[in-house]
Amino acid sequence: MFKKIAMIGCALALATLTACGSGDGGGSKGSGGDKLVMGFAQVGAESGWRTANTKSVRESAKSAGIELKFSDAQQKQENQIKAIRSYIQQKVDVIAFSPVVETGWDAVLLEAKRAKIPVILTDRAVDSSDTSLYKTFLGSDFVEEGRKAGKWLTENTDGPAKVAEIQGTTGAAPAIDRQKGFKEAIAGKSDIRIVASQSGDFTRAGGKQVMEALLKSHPDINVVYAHNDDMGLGAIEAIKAAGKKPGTDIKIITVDAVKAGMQALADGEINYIVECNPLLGDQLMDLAKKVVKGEKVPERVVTEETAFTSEQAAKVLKDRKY
Ligand code: GZL
Repeated sequence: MFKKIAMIGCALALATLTACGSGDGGGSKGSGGDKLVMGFAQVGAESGWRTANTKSVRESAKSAGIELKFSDAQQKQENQIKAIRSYIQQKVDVIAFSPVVETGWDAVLLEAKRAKIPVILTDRAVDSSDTSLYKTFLGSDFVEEGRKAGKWLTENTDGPAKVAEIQGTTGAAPAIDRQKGFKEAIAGKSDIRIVASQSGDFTRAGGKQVMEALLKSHPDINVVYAHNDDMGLGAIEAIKAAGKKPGTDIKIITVDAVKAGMQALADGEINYIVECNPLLGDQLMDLAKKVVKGEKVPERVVTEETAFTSEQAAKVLKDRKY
């Protein structure tokens, strides 16, 4: 849409011998031109984190004066690819998305590049050798999150730790990297062993299902490392149903720090939570305005985040934004 107007504008401008915007896809949008249009392909609505992330994107687009076209892929890659293709056909000014898994994006991102529509990765990364397919990746360092989780366990375990790892979505960057970081942190600690590892797909129901099975196959589990709060909360349900005390009989470490997880942490049912900040909306909109204007942006923008013990959660719970 905008490009057609820009072409007419350029033709008119050329007729009056004045130059128009740079032809490298950097239009006048976002710098006093008419409304910038963003196509956003969201992963789904699988967790409290995702709900908070979607809210942040929608609210930030509104306050930035950016028209947001939004799609929920229900955690299916083919739906995200379809959404990106439709944004290309609609000639949006910029595409942003959180890739549900790391691989399988090169073809559709090449289509966006050929259509001169800049792409921003937000939350999760893609595993592609061609970094020209996107302008920047805004999101957490998931390996560091895994390291923080593992480090806490090495400093807070008395006796052998038999860990059940409840992984996020198979093939997703946070699942791959949170496992990588955790394993790095516990490497060389002979009394800490991951005895079972299974995906709960980042959902509460998935976490409960996996924990029910693992409690049967590995009754000696005394630690759970869940890649997000929702799966940790599901595991708590299964642990209680098995007559055990979460946080005491079985230590629980999770990632995200959404309200429900922080409440369980304050209540002592979770022992440690590594924060993963979902409030990426404002930074995303700033980056979008810059890339549409053709301005240089950092290849990687890492979000700031911390971690909480039970005592710390009790103190901050009332002030948490998500
Ligand atoms: C992490 C994000 C993950 C969260 C989960 O940035 O991609 O996906 O940790 C969410 O809660 O489902």
